[in-house]
Amino acid sequence: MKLAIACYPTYGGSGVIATELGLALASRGHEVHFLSYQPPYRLSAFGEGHPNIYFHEVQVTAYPLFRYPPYDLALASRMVDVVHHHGVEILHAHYAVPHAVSAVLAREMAENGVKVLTTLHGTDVTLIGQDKSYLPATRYGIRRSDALTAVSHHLAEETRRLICDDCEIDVVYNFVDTERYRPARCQETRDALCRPGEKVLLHISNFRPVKRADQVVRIFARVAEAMPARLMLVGEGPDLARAESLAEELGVADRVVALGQRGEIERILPAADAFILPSESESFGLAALEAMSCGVPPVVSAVGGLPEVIEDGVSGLLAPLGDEEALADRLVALLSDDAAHETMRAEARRRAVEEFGQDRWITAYEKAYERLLKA
Ligand code: GMT
Repeated sequence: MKLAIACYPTYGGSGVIATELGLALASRGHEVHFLSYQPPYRLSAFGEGHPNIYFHEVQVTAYPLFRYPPYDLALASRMVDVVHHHGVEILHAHYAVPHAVSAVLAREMAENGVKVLTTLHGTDVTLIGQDKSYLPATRYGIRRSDALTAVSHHLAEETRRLICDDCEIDVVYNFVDTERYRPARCQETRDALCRPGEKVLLHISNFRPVKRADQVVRIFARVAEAMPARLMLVGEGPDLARAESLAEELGVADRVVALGQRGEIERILPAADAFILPSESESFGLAALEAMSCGVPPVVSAVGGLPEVIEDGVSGLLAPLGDEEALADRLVALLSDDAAHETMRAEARRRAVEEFGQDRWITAYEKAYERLLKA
């Protein structure tokens, strides 16, 4: 099969899933063409030189009349080139805004029967996709796609509620490479970042308001009152500075380490004792799944698709949105009980391997492509 994948190249989960999908499909013998404004970062790390992988940079030409150069048009035009020159049969748009719209436009321009599959990731439907500047275009891109997938049942339902109640949407869960993301002792990382005997809590995100980084710090401060502990913050974004100053206010700044943007988080994750994600909304929570795969229990708010990923009290802890006291109390209880903690570590790993292993969900995407080509 020959397909083109349009995605964001940065550290967000949608770009990660798109890239991992493309890499895995290429290893299965498919020809995969990535389109974006720069190579997706995981492609640079793992896809270098792969014979079935192509990267096509979307060039956005400046022009004196353009205050805002139209990326979506440049992407659609590049898609048409790739479809015509490489015989691409499927355009797979990851994140509807604007990729689905560009793909639908490219299909119309290509006039050769190329199909559009759009994978909805979350805020493309629930947040930015609802913005009145984008909603009609987002709705159009989604409705006019030839097939739709969503990364959780929750997101599929939200899409039907907010965008199109008659849309057929397959749920293809996000996945993790359980060989690369695996439990490890990580003593070196712990020795470098923590004092002996400390419990290590970890948060990874883009530090946008939806992630509630302030709550991460407040939960940590409660835990740090009860036991020696350290908080590692990985990633960058608008709320990181505020989280750091909150740590100062709460008197825990000396135990909070901001590690910045990191590429190989599979080397950091296994060093943690728990992963904190008190998000306001989360269609799936890929970072929590990657933590589980490393045997690190996630401690999360019970929102969006997170309850589909984590079984409360078994493979992680869930609490109502905003209830930092409940999350902190349950976390302290877990970290104070070595046997319970070990059991939950093992259960988190088991769930990641049994339900969200990469092979199963790559096959689900392959089947979705086959259905499209037969339609
Ligand atoms: O919406 C975002 O915050 C960005 C987006 C992304 O590109 O990472 O995240 C969404 O897609 C991820 C991959 O499918 C999901 O794991 C995240 O839960 C989802 N974020 C939200 O729903 C807030």
